[in-house]
Amino acid sequence: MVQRRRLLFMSVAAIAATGSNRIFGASSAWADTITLPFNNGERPLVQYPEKRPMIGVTQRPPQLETPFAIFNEGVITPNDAFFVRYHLADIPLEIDTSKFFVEVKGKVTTPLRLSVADLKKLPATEIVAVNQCSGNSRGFFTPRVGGGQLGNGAMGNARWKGVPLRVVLERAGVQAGARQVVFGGVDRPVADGTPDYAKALDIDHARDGEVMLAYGMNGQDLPMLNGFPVRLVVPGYYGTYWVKHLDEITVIDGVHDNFWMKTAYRIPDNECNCVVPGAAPAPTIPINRFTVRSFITNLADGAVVKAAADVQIKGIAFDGGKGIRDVAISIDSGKSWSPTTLGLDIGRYSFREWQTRIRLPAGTHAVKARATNNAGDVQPMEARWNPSGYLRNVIETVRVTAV
Ligand SMILES: Nc1nc2c(c(=O)[nH]1)N[C@H]1C(S)=C(S)[C@@H](COP(=O)(O)O)O[C@H]1N2
Ligand SMILES: [Mo]
Repeated sequence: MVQRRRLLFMSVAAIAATGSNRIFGASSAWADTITLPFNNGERPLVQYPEKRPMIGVTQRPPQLETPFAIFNEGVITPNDAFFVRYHLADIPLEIDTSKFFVEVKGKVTTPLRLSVADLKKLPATEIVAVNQCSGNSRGFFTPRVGGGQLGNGAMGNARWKGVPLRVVLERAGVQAGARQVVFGGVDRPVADGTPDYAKALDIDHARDGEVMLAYGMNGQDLPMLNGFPVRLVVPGYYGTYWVKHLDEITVIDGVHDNFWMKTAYRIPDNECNCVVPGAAPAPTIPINRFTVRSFITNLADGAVVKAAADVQIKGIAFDGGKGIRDVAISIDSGKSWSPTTLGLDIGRYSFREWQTRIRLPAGTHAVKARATNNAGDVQPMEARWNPSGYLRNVIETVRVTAV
């Protein structure tokens, strides 16, 4: 069956005609805004096809953040609330799957041209995995750094369905001497000199059986803005590798050195992947697995709770694939920590829910949550810094007032 998915952008005139107050592209008329807790944090709430109102980061290309309250509603992030990140302005607005193919080429014995129907005939697997942008939470960096000034909503957790990349590479027959696999999507730059978006994984990683060509997300097709009809899913790795609208897979015998691998998306090559604020790191390596993080989701900063009564605190934690060992909370600036109860384990790449109850005397309190993963990696008390604003995982603090 031929499947079409289409993004219809309403023109400002059309919106004016319908009287909608969620005007996309008319900044003077934002009816709904959200203010992220850092300087210049005011953002419009914008409406896109297949999405509920989302925090608008940029318009061209569209970049959308998930309103943080969504993360309190369940361990899976709904498709219509899942964040959107693009680099290039020429994004597909419509894809006719009868004309869409994933090409597998380069250092392979049998180049392939696979339709979505071909992919769906191969053995499917499913995995629950977090996708998080490298720059998630960048807006909190001090000193500030350039790039999208994101709050904590450039992440999401979904159940992905698709074909292991290993299966596809086996069919194509990887030649001896292969070192990396390069992934490209159908989006294109609009300005001369902007490099096309492509990312590479080492051949062993590409063949680990977990990296997936996903066509399903939470039991449905991928939303257009999240990579319809096929995207790469790289469990535990930052979103930059999760190439959307994936139509080119190229096995190479070298190390891919385009702008997106060699210049962008790199982190300091040291133990903490950090440098003294303001310093330039040398040397660097490509960004890779998520740092361990946790968030309180049911209480926003400034919340008012009942004093001397049980108060529920709950949230989520995740890391780059070791899995969460424990989450603890502190109300005394980290001097002492009390354990929380972890929720159901639905896979080591998923958000892990946690919850506990505390009693607070009247007054204002700083509640901190701290996750440790199964490798013993723990969130730091002080934020680490790198010039690109990546990897943020400082212990988060929510101030609540008990009355
Ligand atoms: N084709 C394509 N794929 C892409 C990108 C892009 O610009 N083009 N951006 C990447 C980055 S940096 C991120 S964080 C994720 C975001 O995935 P999402 O938009 O589905 O949330 O997509 C990745 N895949
Ligand atoms: Mo990203």
